[in-house]
Amino acid sequence: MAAMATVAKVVCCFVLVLGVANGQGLKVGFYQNTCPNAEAIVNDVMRTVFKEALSLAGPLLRMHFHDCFVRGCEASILLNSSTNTAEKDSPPNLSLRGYQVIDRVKAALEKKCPGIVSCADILAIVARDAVVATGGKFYNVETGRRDGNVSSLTETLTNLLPPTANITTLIAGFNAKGLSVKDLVVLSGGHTIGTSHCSSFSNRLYNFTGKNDADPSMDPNYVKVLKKRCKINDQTTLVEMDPGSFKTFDIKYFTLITKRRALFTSDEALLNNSVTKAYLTAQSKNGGSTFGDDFGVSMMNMGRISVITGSAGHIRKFCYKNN
Ligand code: HEM
Ligand SMILES: *[C@@H]1O[C@H](CO)[C@@H](O)[C@H](O)[C@H]1NC(C)=O
Ligand SMILES: *[C@@H]1O[C@H](CO)[C@@H](O)[C@H](O)[C@H]1NC(C)=O
Ligand SMILES: *[C@@H]1O[C@H](CO)[C@@H](O)[C@H](O)[C@H]1NC(C)=O
Ligand SMILES: *[C@@H]1O[C@H](CO)[C@@H](O)[C@H](O)[C@H]1NC(C)=O
Ligand SMILES: *[C@@H]1O[C@H](CO)[C@@H](O)[C@H](O)[C@H]1NC(C)=O
Ligand SMILES: CC(=O)N[C@H]1CO[C@H](CO)[C@@H](O)[C@@H]1O
Repeated sequence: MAAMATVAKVVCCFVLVLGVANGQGLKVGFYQNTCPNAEAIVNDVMRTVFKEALSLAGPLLRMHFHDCFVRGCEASILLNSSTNTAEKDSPPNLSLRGYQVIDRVKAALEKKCPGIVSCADILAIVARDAVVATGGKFYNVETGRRDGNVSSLTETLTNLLPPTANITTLIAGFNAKGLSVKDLVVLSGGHTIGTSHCSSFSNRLYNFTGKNDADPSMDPNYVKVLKKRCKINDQTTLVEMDPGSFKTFDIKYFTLITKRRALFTSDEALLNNSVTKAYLTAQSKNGGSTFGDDFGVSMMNMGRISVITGSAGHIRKFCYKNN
């Protein structure tokens, strides 16, 4: 009997430890009793926002990703700097837009359910709504995250992967967050919507190896097209990542990668691993038969990264500052 109890205890605690690393405390419908309309309130605001500006879908999806990769999904990305040292003010934030949208959603929630819904959960729900607004498949979002109260610029530099990353670095970076090689390729499909600044890939157009050359692995015709849009040292021009359908959540970006027309080395690098290559080749051939469902699963995995749950952390009243 005693031995059984010990085994049970060991099993229990082993599961518990695994659970913490995998987002224990999160569940679909966390606010069912405390704020039953929480998701509907978010959806309402977002429907209005996307009607006015569907181009915010990209930045808002990316915002959840950047939040989760730095300190976990705890809304640190939203905190304003007091002395310009918050995540918001780091170079990779260059294209993050839509902070005011989050403030609008938060204000609507505070009116109906004061102090209940975390900013971290708002980011996760808004990211899903961005996918759906652009024609992607609906997926359930787990909620129950609580907000952190620390935001550090320097942490973005070590946790966010650069667009120049090779496949080894990408896999290691995702692995460090508990995400698989499949999650990497599936989530990279998020690049099917949105835009990029020329500066995020112009190293591939100009002087790639120091001989005033372009990246030889990029389709030379595409290099020509991009050079017309992006002059040397252009810091402001935006380019559609999936030209012609940058507001449509489809699998065309995977097809572009297979044609060597991806903007980033980090996207093209997905051809350099058998698992990622097989996935994007298959999806682009079969019209993305499982991409919609896969994306929902991988977003759930990403949304579990180092979450704060239970009575730890905070529920911010304003997403841009601590209470
Ligand atoms: C795998 C590593 C990744 C790298 C290296 C990367 C890099 C980048 C870069 C450099 C940009 C362009 C930023 C700019 O210059 O404006 C970008 C845009 C974007 N990324 Fe990623 N990304 C990665 C993964 C992801 C993931 C996991 C998601 C979401 C699931 C995502 C969603 C987006 C979206 C939607 C945009 C467009 C943003 C807009 O329209 O402003 N990315 N990414
Ligand atoms: C915080 O940042 C947001 C944009 O992210 C800005 O609109 C707002 O004015 C800032 N608020 C304060 C109190 O600094
Ligand atoms: C990948 O990039 C890392 C970091 O820049 C580098 O150390 C490594 O040698 C690269 N690996 C390959 C296979 O190119
Ligand atoms: C190209 O790169 C080389 C080697 O880094 C450098 O010496 C040269 O000045 C660069 N050319 C331009 C036009 O930036
Ligand atoms: C893919 O691997 C090849 C061979 O190792 C290498 O030359 C190329 O730079 C890699 N491409 C990317 C985008 O990492
Ligand atoms: C953050 O919250 C913790 C309690 O969860 C508190 O001990 C700490 O002082 C807070 N830090 C800041 C910067 O507000
Ligand atoms: C929206 C936002 O906060 N953007 C900031 C990003 O970081 C740069 C500095 O790298 C700031 O100048 C921006 O204000």
